Amino acid sequence: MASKKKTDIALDKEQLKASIVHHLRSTLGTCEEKASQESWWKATAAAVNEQVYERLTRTQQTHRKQDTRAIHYLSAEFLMGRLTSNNLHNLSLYKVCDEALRELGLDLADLCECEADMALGNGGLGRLAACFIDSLATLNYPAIGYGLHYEHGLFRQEIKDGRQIERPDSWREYGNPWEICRPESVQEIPLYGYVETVFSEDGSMKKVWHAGRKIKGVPWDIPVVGFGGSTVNILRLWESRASEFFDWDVFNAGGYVDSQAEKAQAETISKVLYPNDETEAGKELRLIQQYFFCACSIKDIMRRYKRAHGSDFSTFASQVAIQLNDTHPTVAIPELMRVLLDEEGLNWDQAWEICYQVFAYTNHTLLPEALEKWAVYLFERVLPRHLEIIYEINRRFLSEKVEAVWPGDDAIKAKLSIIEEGDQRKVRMGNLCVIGSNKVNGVAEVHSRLVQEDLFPEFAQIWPNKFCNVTNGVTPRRWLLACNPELASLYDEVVGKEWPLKLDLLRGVLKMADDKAFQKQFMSIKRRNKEKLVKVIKAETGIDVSAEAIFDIQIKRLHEYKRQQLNLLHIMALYRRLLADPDYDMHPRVFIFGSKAAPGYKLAKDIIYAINKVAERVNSDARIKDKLKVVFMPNYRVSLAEKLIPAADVSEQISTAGYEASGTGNMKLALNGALTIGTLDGANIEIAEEAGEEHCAIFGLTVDEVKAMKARGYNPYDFYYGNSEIKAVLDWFDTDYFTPGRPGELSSIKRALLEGGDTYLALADFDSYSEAHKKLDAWYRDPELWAKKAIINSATMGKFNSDRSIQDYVDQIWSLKSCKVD
Ligand code: NTF
Repeated sequence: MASKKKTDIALDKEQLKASIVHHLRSTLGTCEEKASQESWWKATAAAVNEQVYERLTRTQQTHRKQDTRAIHYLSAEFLMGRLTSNNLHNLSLYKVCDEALRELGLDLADLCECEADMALGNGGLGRLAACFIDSLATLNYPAIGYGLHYEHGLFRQEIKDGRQIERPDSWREYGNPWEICRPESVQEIPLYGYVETVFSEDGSMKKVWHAGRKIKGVPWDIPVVGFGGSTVNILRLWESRASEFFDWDVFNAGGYVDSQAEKAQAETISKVLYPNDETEAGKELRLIQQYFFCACSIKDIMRRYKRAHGSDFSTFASQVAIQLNDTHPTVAIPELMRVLLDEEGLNWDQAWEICYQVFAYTNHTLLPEALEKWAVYLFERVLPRHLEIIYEINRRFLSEKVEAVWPGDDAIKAKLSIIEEGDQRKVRMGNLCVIGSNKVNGVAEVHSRLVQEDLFPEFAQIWPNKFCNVTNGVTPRRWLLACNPELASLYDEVVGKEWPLKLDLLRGVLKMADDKAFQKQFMSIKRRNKEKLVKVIKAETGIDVSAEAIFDIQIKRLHEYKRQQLNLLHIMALYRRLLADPDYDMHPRVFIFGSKAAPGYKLAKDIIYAINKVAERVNSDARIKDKLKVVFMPNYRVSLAEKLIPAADVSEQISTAGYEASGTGNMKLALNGALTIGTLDGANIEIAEEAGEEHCAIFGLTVDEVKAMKARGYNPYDFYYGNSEIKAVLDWFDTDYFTPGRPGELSSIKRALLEGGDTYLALADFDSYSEAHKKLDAWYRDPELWAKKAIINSATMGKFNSDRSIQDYVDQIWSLKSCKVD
């Protein structure tokens, strides 16, 4: 070992150098003369891991000794991104490592580029889970993240002739140094089969599930290093493998089954992440994925509990808290019931009392298509015992709770039932979640209000105290300290080095907002970040842009409710204005998009195509003298966000009010000094409250106005015929102006906005959006005013630290005790 003692924590540069070289030789099997960048990166990771593992072991020893309550965060997605720079920062080793590598003739930033993103999530929901486990470790809370070890994460996006092409993502094809396989904790998971009712001689009855298949769950642990490095928790991801077990008596698929097919089927479970965002994937495989990781996790939780407490379950609920990240892990509720009833022999009331106290549920969206429902017949086939348990949960709920509040009201019962009746009966996972959890939270104030008032109003009437709010947050370590090092050190100078833990301290910067010299420093950092991005844009897209221009950025999944199409309409309107009047007065602007569309979401893909086609035309039009540029950055992902966000001047947060539950990109961009152009939706409302509405460009209909307009009967043609600019822009889509020789290629966008009814009111908000842009443009042309606003935005984002979110969960839901590791 390179370090003096194995337990020696503080590493100096020489020790780190020696350790890296040591690992290059003895772990990677190569030498300085011929090592690739990739090998150097892995050797560096191995050297860092010496530090990580030491702390991991200590953390686990401390947690075991103190036997404190822990939170188990169940999530189908963890969008971790890259871990090298993050782990170095959290261990306070970044600088030392940078210097050590430099002396070895290497560049740390370059080595970090060798790492593939761990893209085991779609978007905000998965990235939130990643920020949360960072905060949990940072605040020294005993916590474990549970999820799926997808072989392929979210698809890699290529843009070909303007269209999105999906390519497989193979993040661990050549090994990933941050994960540890734990064969000693393998689990076996039953599926299919039938339930037998067994009566014993004393008259008691027992249910026995005879599984038709068993799948092996292999855990991979990713250490989660808290900032400051004292706590290292784990993220445990389950990989599916074929089990040796095969019950010929039960499996009756007609005799012979090819063992290779069996293996392939088993491994399919953790093969790919579903690339749907905000929509339900009604697939058997998806249900099995969900059950598989929940069942593995519950078994793991049980094993750990029983190791400390044996079969006395009286303290289970005080030791174990389980958070359900959206409805994807809902099946954990009937699974825990099943284990307690059928395997541990508890009676219904005992088991239910435990479950109810253990589970809590976070809702992340109001979109009805995202509320998962599974066909009853499917459930019955895959999880026959769970369906029985769900029926019983439902029977008791309807006859006890609902009957007490609405006696004899069958309509209400039908609405609140876990089972949706109809041609095809379905299990409503949202209802099961609410019924089985002691707390239900939304992710921003307005969203939490709508969860209670619009989504689950009757449930809120039955259990008024069950519903609460926890506004989302982001980790300032990744989203400022690591991604924007210059701004981070400027803040160190002004408010000291504690801000990555206490982000509220940034308010100390407010006193400098009017200071001309400070404004210059602040804006020159932004300028350098923009210049770096200019190079990335050139390398990735071939497009030349100037750092002189306003960088206006919309980065998020492609969805109609997020309204990239509104942004595009406005860009086309600007282009028209410039063509009509080459002296049209505006500061040069670069509109930058980063976005993936679900592969089956046709209109979303058409919008990507339209953005790219408009970009081609605009970017090559000499008449507008570079006043307008449009860039679509392919393959938007965490590591690209880390480059885009520090360079943004304007943050586009333009969802239809009432549709974006929170947003978290909005927080990251404002924290890095971008001004928000946004609707009063999700966390934008709280961002504007913190920064002051006068420092944001707020526009558009409010939640109540959207509802009222829809209730009156919204007609997009009113805006089409009533506004000549809107009409001209929409008609443009039907021409071949952007697709020479191929008119109509972009018409689907116009159709969705007119014939399709413009579900998300883009036309209704167009004028107010355009005015908000004019306001931004005027502000930007007053550099001191702009600098002041940018500083104020950044300095007031303290509330959006994910540490604060976690503390809110602890106070309102989890009641954990922080557990200091020596
Ligand atoms: C997303 N939900 C919301 O759309 C975002 O507004 C929010 O910031 C994140 O969750 C995190 O809370 C989803 O991705 C899903 F799947 F629930 F629709």
